[in-house]
Amino acid sequence: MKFFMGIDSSTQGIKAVIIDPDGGRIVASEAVNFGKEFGSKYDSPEGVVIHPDPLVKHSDPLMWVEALELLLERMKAKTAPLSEVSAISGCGQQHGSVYLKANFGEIISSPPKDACLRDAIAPALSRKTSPIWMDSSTSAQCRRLDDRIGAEKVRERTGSAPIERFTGPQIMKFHETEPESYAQTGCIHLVSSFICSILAGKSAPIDYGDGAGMNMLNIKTLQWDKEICDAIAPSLLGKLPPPAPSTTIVGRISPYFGKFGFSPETRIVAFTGDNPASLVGTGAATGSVAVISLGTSDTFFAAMSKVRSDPDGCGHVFGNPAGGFMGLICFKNGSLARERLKDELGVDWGFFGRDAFMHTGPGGGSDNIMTPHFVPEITPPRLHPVVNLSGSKDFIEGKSSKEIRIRAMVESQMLAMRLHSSWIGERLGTIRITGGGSKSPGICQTAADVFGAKVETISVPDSAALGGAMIAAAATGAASFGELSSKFAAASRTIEADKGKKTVYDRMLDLYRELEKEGQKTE
Ligand code: XUL
Repeated sequence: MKFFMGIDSSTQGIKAVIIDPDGGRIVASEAVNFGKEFGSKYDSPEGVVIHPDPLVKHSDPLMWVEALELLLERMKAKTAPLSEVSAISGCGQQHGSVYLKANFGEIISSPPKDACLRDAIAPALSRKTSPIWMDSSTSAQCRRLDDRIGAEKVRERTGSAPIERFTGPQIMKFHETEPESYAQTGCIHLVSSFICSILAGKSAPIDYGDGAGMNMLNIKTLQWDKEICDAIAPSLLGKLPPPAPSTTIVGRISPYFGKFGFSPETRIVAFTGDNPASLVGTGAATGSVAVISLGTSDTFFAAMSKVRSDPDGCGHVFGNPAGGFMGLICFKNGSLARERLKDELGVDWGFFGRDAFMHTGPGGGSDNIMTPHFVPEITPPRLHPVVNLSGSKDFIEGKSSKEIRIRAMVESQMLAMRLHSSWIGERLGTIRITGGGSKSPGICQTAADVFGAKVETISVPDSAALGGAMIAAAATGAASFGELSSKFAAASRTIEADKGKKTVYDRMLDLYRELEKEGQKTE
C-alpha cells in the first residue's frame, strides 16, 4: 500500500486526493458540491442552511456525512486505488462544531453495513445543525468571555482574542440558548475531528492546528485551558476530545469503509483545519514562505518560528501540522467581494483579473482605495457592511472607469493583508498564491507590488486536500514534510515585484489604515 489520501470537508463541498509520494504524483481526485447534490434536501443551496438572520450561519452535519459517502462511492466507481491507500488524513473548514450524545462513539464503532452512515449517525446528534465559521451571531458571548476572563488574557493564552466564529463563544451561546440540549451533549467535535472520528470508527482527538481555532486551547501548554473552558460553559472540559499533534495516528479505518474497497490496514491520522492543511499543501509549513489563499474567504498565513499573537486582536495563531505554529488572518470579503464588483460592472474574470490592470497604474494615479466590506468584515471586526472610498472625486462618486474601480478593490484587499499580517513578523521574501484568484495575472502582480515580494503560484488547485494527504504520508513515516513539499508544491510561475512602486504603496498603506479607522467611527 503506497498511496495516501487527503480529504477536505469545506464550506461548499468535500474533496479528496490520493497521492503517490514515491512518484510525486496525484493518482486520483474527486469532489462533491453540497449545494448541487444536496442543496434542496438540506435547505442549503451553498452548503449553509438558509436562515432569516444574516448573522446566523449553520450547516447540517448529516449533509457532510452523506457527502463523504457519495465522494467515496464516486471514487470507487471510477476505480480510484482505494485498496492501496496506506493512510488517510484531511481537514475541515475551521471553527465549525458538531454536538454529539454520549453514544456517538458506540454508534460509529459499528454502523450497520447495509444502512447509510447518515441514518446511523442521526440519532447521535444532540444539536441538529452546526454553527460554522461564517456565523457572527455571538458578539454578546465574546463580550461575556471578555468580562469573565479578559480579551487580552484569552488572546495571550489561546492565540486569538474572543472571536464570534470561534468555537468557544459558539458553545457558550448553545449552552445559554439550549441548556437541555447542551446537557445531553457528551462530546463536541470540530468538523475535522468529526469526519476523522467517522473514518476511524471512534472519537478522534482534536489536533493543535484546528484546536487553536476554538479560543480554548492554551498554546503554551497545548492543553485545554480550564479557566477559560469553565467560563464558557459548565462541565465543558469533560465534553472535549483530547488535544493532540496533527500527526497522531488515531487507529485503523472503521470496518464499515471496507465496502468502498479500503484495506482494514489503512491508518487514520488526525484531521486538522483547512488552513493548517493548506500551509502543508502549499509547501509553506517548513520554509519562510507566506501564503495568500484567495477563496470564499481570503486568508494570509505563514509558519512562525516564535509564538506571538496579534496585538490588534485580528489575527490568529494555530498549530502548524509540521510542528510549531502558524499565524493567520482571515477576511470574509474575499472572492465574494470581487465577484460582486465583477457582476456590478458586467465584466468577465478575464477582464477583471487581467485587462483591468494593463492600462492603469497604482491607485489609478489618485491613491484610490476602498474598504470593500459588503458583508460585515472580520478583519477588522465590523458589525455592519462598511464600504468607504477615498481618492479622486470621480472615484468617490462611482464615476471612474471599470478598470480603475477593479484595481482599487484588489489593491485595497492586498493593502489590508499587508497591514494586518505585519504582526506575524517573519522575514517573508516569497508569497505563494493559491485559490481561484491566483489564476489572475493582475491580482498576482498587485500582490507582488504591494508586498514588495516575489510571488509564486503553484499548480495544485486543492492545497487543503493535498495537505491532508501529505500529513498522512509524513505521519506514517513514508516521507518528510520537506520531501513532500518539493515533490508536490513546487512553484509553477514566478512574478517579481516592481520595486519602483514601493513608495506609492507605502503611502497608500498609511491612507488605507486611516480609511479603516474612519469605518470604525461609523460603526
Ligand atoms: C479561518 C476561517 C476560514 C475557514 C474557511 O479562521 O475562518 O478560513 O477555515 O474554511
